[in-house]
Amino acid sequence: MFLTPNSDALFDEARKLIPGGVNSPVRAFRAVGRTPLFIARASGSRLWDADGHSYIDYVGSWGPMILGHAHPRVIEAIRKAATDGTSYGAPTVLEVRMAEMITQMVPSIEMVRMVNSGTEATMSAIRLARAFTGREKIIKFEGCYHGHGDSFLIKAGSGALTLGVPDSPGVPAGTASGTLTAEYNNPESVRSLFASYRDQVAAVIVEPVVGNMGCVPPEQGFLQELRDLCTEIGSLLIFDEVMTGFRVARGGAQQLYGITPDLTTLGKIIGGGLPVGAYGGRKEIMHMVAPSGPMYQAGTLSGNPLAMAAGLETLSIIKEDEKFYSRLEEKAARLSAGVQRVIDSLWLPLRQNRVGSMFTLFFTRHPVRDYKTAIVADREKFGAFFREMLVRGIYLAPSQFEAAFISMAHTDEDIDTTIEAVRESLKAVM
Ligand code: KE4
Repeated sequence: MFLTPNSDALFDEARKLIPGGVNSPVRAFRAVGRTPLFIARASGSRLWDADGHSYIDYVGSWGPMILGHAHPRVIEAIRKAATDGTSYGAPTVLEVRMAEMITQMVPSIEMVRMVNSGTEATMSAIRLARAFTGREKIIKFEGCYHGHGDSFLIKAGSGALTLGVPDSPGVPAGTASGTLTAEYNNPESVRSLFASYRDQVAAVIVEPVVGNMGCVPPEQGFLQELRDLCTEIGSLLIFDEVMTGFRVARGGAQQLYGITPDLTTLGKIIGGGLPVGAYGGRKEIMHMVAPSGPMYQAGTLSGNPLAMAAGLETLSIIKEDEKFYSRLEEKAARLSAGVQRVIDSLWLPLRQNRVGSMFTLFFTRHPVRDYKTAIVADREKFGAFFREMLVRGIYLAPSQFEAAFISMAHTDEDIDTTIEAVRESLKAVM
């Protein structure tokens, strides 16, 4: 019997004081039919919950933990920074070094501003696009998630989709009317919006590989089409690489697919697990940002020294290892091939989508290429599968509409154990 009395008791306490008992909705496990586990500690590829159960972790804090948890060099960097104080509200050398690192590793980013979350990064990027172009509309894609800024909670993915509130209450009609939605992997849906709103469109913002309706890769030519349309119309192309940045390639999805956006948003991995976001792009655009220009954006803890230290060490470890992404690919490919062998041997109607070390197992027989084909996946079956895997010591993302992540800390033994757990769990639920 899989009992979690300490997590259950903590959840009862939490629900009295925190909305839904969690500080971010998707953590509540509502989509997978059980109460959440409270995590006590993590190391490498593993988590331990408040009841002492251990799990092989495929959430990795929703992307940041690409090195695995509590990497010794990252922990030492944070410890050292902390002994010099935790925040000054003044510029530090660490911020300069982080800006150097990001602009070197992502060449389209000539200048960058640090913020404290992916949401702040995307909110700031669209404000900048509106300021730079003098236009007001933005185009996003159904099922994509760009954080909880008002302009983005329109047919949003991730937790909004999971909880069935892709159009959140509380967003003023005026704001919502500024957001146009197109269909991912459907260039015609973008062309028709441009035809109707031509010189009103400030920017197109896209997850170049979607993680927030589950993992959905861009089809051949889709991103190039967005690039060409934005260039033709004078709108800015914003790649939201909060999840894909330094995840799918050293230079992110823009390097993997060879597309140069005008602005890029980052988060997750660049903070090494501490709160960080960033937005950046061409100098002529970034010069609009206060205090060099009139577009205002600020933050008490932006460029926080501990977060910079953790992020810098994480990116340094990646940068030093020229085989980092090929080794990560070997791990992800081993897992994916093993899962496919299970699916094929059991003749199951399931689909895997994967780009590098981010992936999703969809409970549907059809290819998943956009919101419409993602949304029909069987959530009940996914929930049952999630619970079976949990009992077998595997911690997946608690929603069909999220990506899972493998880290450099996952061993072949972790992967083979996971494949066996997939086989047993699928046999139990299908
Ligand atoms: P944050 O504000 O959560 O740091 O970043 C927002 C964001 C922006 N853009 C993309 C592509 C993202 O994936 C995210 C956040 N991702 C979700 C997981 N799919 C965060 C998990 C959560 O909300 O708790």
